[in-house]
Amino acid sequence: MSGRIHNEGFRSKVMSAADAAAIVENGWNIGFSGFTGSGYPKAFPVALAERITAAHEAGEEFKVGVWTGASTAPELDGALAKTGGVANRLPYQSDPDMRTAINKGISNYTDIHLSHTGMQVSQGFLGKLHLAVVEVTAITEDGELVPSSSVGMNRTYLDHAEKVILEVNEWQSEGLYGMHDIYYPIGALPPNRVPLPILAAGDRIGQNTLKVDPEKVVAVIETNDHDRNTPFKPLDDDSLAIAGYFLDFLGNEVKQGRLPENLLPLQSGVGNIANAVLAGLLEGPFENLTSYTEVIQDGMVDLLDSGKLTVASATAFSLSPDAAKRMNEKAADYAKKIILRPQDVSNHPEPIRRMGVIACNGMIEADIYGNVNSTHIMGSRMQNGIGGSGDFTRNGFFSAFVTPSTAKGGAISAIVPMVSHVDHTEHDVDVIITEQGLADLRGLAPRQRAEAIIENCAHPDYREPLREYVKLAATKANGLHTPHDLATSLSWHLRFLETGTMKA
Ligand code: 0RQ
Repeated sequence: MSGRIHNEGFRSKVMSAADAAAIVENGWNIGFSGFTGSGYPKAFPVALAERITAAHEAGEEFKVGVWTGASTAPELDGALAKTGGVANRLPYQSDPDMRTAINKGISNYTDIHLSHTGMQVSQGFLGKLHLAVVEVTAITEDGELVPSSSVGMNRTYLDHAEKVILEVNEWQSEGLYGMHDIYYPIGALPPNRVPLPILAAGDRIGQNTLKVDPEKVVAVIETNDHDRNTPFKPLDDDSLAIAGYFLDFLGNEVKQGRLPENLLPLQSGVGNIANAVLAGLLEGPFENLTSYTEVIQDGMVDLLDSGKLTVASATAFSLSPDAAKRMNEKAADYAKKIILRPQDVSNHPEPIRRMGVIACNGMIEADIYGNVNSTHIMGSRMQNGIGGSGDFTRNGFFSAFVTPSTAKGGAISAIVPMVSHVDHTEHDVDVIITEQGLADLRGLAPRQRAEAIIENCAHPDYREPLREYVKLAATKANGLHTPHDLATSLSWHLRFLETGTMKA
């Protein structure tokens, strides 16, 4: 045994992943740990996939509900999706096989704001949670759980599930002890809610460990396996240009007296552009930065190392193999500057609004009036999900959305007359940035927003057609408030579907 299980009662429940998977029954909902490819169970989902496949081969019906914190990894989402045995999935995913299962209608997908997930599980309309499967770093002598590289939904799933399976992963550093901040009162539903007492990103308000009712624990599995840890792509010109515009904008906000010199707590989405912004901050003039976000990626660890960032609060890591190695070697040191919280705290509207978090997220497309689509390709095909983007966008001090101005080699404009799906409305979107430039939409009326977005953000190939659309719409709508020509507003998407390009 690994020596990570310090409680005799839990030691006696150690078994193989296959034996643990045999406990599961058709129709169960399972709450898995895991958020942006970290802290997910590594062995149980693969064993469960084998069990489901065997049942299908024997002609038996076998489907389960897969609930997580956010995205996981091929060993969880991928393995289970490939069986065709996922009845429903929530609240976020980004796996190619799961995406296919969702888009083919094999798996129902409920795409939920990450801060709302705990509340929805507690309300009970999602159905019974039969099992929680949670990865931990260690089990203490008194039977409490030291979380691993993500916290996500673990507190809620451990509390609500009828049965619990724990995976104790020796790969996770024991130095993680002390990094987590688990706040229990957040689980209360109205009218028993209390204020969330976070006044600054570095505030610790809870305890280091997760609690579990030992009576519910039916199996403990020992593993020794790394998180997903995908390397970041080298920064490309578009990402660097977008990061440059954003950093200039922040500098100007400081100059205008609207932001303090050390800015306000930063939230950054995952992906290349977000990483480029963080890399830009490393070179930039800002000191004593703080971050209140959901995911800590490489750029943020570099900022902590440089001393420019003093504290980072999140719910999970999303690191490259190199950064994960650094984190594992020095987790106890990083625990002084990093706090991992449950996602209903990391993404909670109250501290985000109170502290004035600066939100910056990726998008698929925006329309000329500032509505943003983060989730659906051509209005129908689910890409990933809304994730935490809505939590931060709606409640932040201001919200920025970033994307290259075109996709698919220029065949698609990311700035369109009307978005084919809306995740963030014009009322919540303050700044749009592409490699072409930045549109500051604050205080602008719809026609002014259209001009700012077309002239600053659209690709030159699409600027004139967008101007023509605005002219046409203004005529058709007889100068109404938000001019649209409904007959042609989605014609760009239709043209792409029919001809492979949005270009006329
Ligand atoms: O397609 O996979 O076939 O190549 O969409 O696009 O450029 O790789 O985009 O990785 O920056 O993700 C919005 C999806 C952007 C992400 C989104 C096609 C493009 C490609 C992916 P291929 P890229 P990115 C914090 C906050 C919601 C969750 C969120 C996201 C594929 O940012 O999931 O913000 N956001 N969470 O070719 C048609 C367009 C397109 C397009 C791109 N306009 N039309 N296709 N694509 N633009 C994190 C968490 O919450 C965990």
